[in-house]
Amino acid sequence: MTDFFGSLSKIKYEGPDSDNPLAFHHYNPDEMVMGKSLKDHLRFAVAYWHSFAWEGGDPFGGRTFDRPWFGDEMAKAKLKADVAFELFDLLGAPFFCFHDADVRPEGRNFAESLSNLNEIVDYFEEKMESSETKLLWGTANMFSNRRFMSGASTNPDPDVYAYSAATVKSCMDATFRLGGQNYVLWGGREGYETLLNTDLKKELDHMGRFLNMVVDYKHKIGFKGTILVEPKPQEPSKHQYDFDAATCIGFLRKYGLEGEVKLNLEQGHAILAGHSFEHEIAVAAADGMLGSIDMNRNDYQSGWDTDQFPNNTPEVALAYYHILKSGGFTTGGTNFDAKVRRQSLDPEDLVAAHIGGMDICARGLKAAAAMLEDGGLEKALSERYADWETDVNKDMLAKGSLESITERVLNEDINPQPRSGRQEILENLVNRFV
Ligand code: XUL
Ligand code: CO
Repeated sequence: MTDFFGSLSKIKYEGPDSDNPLAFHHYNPDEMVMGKSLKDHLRFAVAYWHSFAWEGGDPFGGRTFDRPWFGDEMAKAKLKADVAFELFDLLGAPFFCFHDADVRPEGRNFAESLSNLNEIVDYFEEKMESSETKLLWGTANMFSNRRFMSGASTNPDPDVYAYSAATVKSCMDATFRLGGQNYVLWGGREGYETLLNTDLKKELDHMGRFLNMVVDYKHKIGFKGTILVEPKPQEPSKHQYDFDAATCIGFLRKYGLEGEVKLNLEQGHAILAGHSFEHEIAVAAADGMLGSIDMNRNDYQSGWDTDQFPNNTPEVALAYYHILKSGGFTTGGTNFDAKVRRQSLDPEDLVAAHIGGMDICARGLKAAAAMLEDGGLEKALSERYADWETDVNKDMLAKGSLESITERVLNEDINPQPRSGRQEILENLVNRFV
């Protein structure tokens, strides 16, 4: 045991009336909702990068945190792992997620970075033998090091493409060894700053080819997890190729990857793309491509990706409503791609942030389940489209042509009468549950 968390002990569920700030008030992992425990519905994961690797910097200033594991030596990386597994244990977190760069020191060349990664994976493997926390997903950080400044698989330099392929292989191997349930690719710098120096078609083709290699390798090694791509419209690139769910789905189809790759959707990214989180979830679910979520929120006043912990129950409830409606998570889960604020220096802040996030998600999921069980929203939806269930309209949709439909409009004097969308009534219905 390290002494980082001092005397803190395992966080317990104490219910909404408890005034203990370091207890769960809404997340009771064993509570059964729609036939499944909250733990199994939500499948929470702690994100290694925000909670252990991030130093508290922002564009105007550097490190504010003073963690004993900051530094480049392997011993520090192991101390970081010790503290990480202590947090997982305190929270009873069923999962964690990591990038290679979060967990191992960067080597002088690829071989040294690979050997550092493998040493940490050995260390994780040992820890996971006695821990209840599993790996939700692993991923490669191909956006922080300057070699990736013009992209990874979309880099104009073939040597960077090669380096990226070797990096992803190493991270897939690590994920596979640790029993990861998914493998994620977020295209951090797969995009461009200016079209003046960018061959967009070539870069997209390279990205499509690269992802095909990832899928081939998954099958070759027998990795049973899901490959996920994570949409984001901009930041760090001015324009990112995996802009939003719809763009990613189009990309996956174009390169023959539908059925092989699903989406990891993030609340803050949805907002950056000008969508709501539930929009992105519904778009993915409509195509059977909903894989997993990165739960966080952005600040509504500053326009960048602030990666805060969620704290808005109505927003979260609508997201889980669409997740539950589509059948819930299979290999996916709720990863807190979220960080404490840079003034939140204390170990308690890190614990409290996760408690708050887990509580909000539990409230959201319970509200979503109650909405589904109530059935009012579903009923309103099916009523709105009910006329499509008549034979004549089913026939029109399946076999109609512009001529045959025009004939019907003329013969039957079809004269549509607008009907209310009932939005306020439906919003009021939601408000009964959140
Ligand atoms: C960046 C982001 C990443 C990915 C993993 O905005 O969301 O943390 O989730 O690379
Ligand atoms: Co993310």
